[in-house]
Amino acid sequence: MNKICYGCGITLQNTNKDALGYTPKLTNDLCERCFRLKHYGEVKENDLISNADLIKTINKRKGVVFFLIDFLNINEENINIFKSIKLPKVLLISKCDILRKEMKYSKISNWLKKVYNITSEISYCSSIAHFSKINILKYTAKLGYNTCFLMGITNAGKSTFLNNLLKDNNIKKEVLTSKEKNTTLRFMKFMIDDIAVYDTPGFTYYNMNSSLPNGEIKPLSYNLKQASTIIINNDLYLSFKEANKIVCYLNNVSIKKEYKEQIGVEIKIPQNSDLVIPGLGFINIKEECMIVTNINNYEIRSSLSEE
Ligand SMILES: Nc1nc2c(ncn2[C@@H]2O[C@H](COP(=O)(O)OP(=O)(O)OP(=O)(O)O)[C@@H](O)[C@H]2O)c(=O)[nH]1
Ligand SMILES: [Mg+2]
Repeated sequence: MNKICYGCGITLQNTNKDALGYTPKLTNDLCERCFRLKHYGEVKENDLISNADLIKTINKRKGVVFFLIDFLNINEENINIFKSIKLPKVLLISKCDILRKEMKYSKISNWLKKVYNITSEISYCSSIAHFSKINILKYTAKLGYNTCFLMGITNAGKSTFLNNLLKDNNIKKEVLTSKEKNTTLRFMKFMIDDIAVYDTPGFTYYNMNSSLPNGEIKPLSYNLKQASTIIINNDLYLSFKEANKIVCYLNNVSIKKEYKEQIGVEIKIPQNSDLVIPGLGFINIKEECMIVTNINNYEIRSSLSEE
């Protein structure tokens, strides 16, 4: 039987050094690419399955999909990927250890349903805190299936979630996890309690940041005077003509404030809205206003605090 690499899920082979899955010894558990990623943090080019092919593949299967996404990566692009899955599915907000303790899950769910028009079940987990509000094995069985898939955007924590599940069920196997994108490259099947659980490659998405949230998100509030400009990572700017109040929920960025109006395209922001910047997080803007910005790939949504 072909043996798969517990890093990427590709079948191990010892014949072609340049092809994926290569290992000098077939007794190894990891291919050379995953061995080097694990031990030296080395990132090699990946043979990625496109989002469209992943969707095609999953929509031909039977089972329940648990779609992982962390709070800072909730945006229209990623929610649309979730919506294109036709199987019974649950939106599983991962890495909940990054949420402030006072944030109520029920409030987040109501807001998500309203803002993104989500009709599926929404649940919460944190592999670091070792908790999941949903028992995916019981949920899968309750819906009458014996197969489930851990899916979601790359780096959402699918493989880490699976490792916790394997450990909790006394299965001495572990898949590779890493802070690099696209660690898992193929579907990997594990039998747990008569349920086939699949780890899967992550969906890729537009992301301006390569660093991952580390610990609780610390919101930064600013009372802005008129003609204030906020500069993120010495590059992206948002310029406000009038006084306003903003709260930044951004991941690992530098923020500077300047009193200088920028010139550029104006965008209208309704009262109490989020300006979502994919990969970085979002900025809650309290007062209706016009802003000038050089951020291209933004989204404006009504804010969670409005609920
Ligand atoms: N803060 C936090 N970090 C987590 C959690 N779960 C995973 N991570 C981190 O997120 C990164 C990605 O985790 P993986 O489990 O490899 O993510 P994945 O979804 O399998 O990623 P791909 O296989 O690349 O699609 C790693 O650095 C993990 O340590 C969590 O619950 N909280
Ligand atoms: Mg993975």
